Amino acid sequence: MTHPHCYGGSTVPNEPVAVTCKVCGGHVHEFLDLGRQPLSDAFREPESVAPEFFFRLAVGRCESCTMVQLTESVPREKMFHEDYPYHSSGSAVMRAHFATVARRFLDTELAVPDPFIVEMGCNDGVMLATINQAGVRHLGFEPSNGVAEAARAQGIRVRTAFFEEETAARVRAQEGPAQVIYAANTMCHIPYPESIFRGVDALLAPDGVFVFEDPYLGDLVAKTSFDQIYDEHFFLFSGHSVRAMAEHYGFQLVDVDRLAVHGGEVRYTLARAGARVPSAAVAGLLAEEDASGLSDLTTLRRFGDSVLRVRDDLVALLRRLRAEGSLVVAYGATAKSATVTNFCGIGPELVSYVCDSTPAKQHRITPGKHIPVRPPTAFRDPYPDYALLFAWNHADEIMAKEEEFRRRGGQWISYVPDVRVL
Ligand code: DWN
Ligand code: SAH
Ligand code: ZN
Repeated sequence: MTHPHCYGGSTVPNEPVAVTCKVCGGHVHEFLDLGRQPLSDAFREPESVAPEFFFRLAVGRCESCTMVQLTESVPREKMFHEDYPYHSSGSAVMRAHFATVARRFLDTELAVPDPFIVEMGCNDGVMLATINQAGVRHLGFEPSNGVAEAARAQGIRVRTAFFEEETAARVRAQEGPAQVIYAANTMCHIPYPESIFRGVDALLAPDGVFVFEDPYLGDLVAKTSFDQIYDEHFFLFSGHSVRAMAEHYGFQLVDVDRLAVHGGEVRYTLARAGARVPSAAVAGLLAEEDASGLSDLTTLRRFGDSVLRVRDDLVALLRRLRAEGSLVVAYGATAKSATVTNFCGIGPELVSYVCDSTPAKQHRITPGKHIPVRPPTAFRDPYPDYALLFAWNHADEIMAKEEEFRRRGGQWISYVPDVRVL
């Protein structure tokens, strides 16, 4: 293993341990313990008797740079491998989102002679497809080979490898500098930022941009969306913590954009220190965070209290519906739902099955709580009384698809921002 991440083992005592920040080495103060959790994307064969991997999921905040991060990291090869089941192209809304991102790059940073863009975590090519169609030189880094193959099948250039210092430097030597290095929902998955920034430094053109978008801490707190916390989401970024991280590695935060996707994200644009003038949006986001006290420990502890309330409300509702004899199923076997089911203690006795359109998840059981996953056709066979929306971030898309469910008297249940029957 070439990166310096730490790993605490499968069973650890239920008490905070001294943890140092993966960015600055400062002291990380734990503020929320979500207990023993499995790998969020490890959907199991129902007949499997292999021991399941568990780790302790807890979150803390660095006292020096404010970075919110997990206090224990899972070895990356346990999460990202040949069978990684998440296919980014499974949502029409996300396909449109990434086509827009790609077109924006084509019209701006890539409108130069012989442009080159590198993406880390390109998955099944949902963003690079548009770049490829435009005939622009590109390379994706994707360690999960199953999804990388899906990208290659469309003619997209993908290396089955983790982006890090060595792999990035090799691409620089072979293919020259990149005008854009992009990562969506990937930087927050990486507990070895030093190696990443060294790689970006090696590969990025002098005036290039490093752009990444990830779930925003401000939205997590505002919506109590604690299910954004799981093994793969090691960091929960804010404007303040990303600015500190950029500066720590010789870069500068020069632009931010708030995004509605995945329940609320921010797109951060970084450039080499001094290379560009930061936009007014950066100061705006930082001022907003100051005003709301987003990075204060008291705010984060209050978020922790809200999480416990949502857990209690959700379990009480599901128990009541079950006691009344209602059929309750879930929709969207998300990675996020591993945190909900395992933290709240929700198994097949409360939620009979989960419907999901991903073939690699179907006919398996969910990690930890072992709820069966069925294809969306099972949703109408017969329609349940209630459907717990695990993929709440895709609510509009899913509810539009499943209009008939409501017409027949079915009701959706959401737990973001609070527990409600919709
Ligand atoms: O950060 C990450 C994000 C980008 O994707 C990864 N760590 C893992 C994954 O997280 P997730 O599983 O929570 O992502 P989604 O996009 O909320 O997952 C939606 C799930 O719902 C997928 O399994 C597909 C399914 N789905 C469906 O069955 N019908 C989705 C849509 C839109 C649908 O119409
Ligand atoms: N960009 C896609 C995929 C996000 S899921 C989207 O937004 O939908 C996170 C992806 O990052 C996974 O496909 C995983 O295999 C990949 N990944 C994890 N660590 C990585 C690294 N060091 N370099 C490149 N990709 C990585
Ligand atoms: Zn720190």
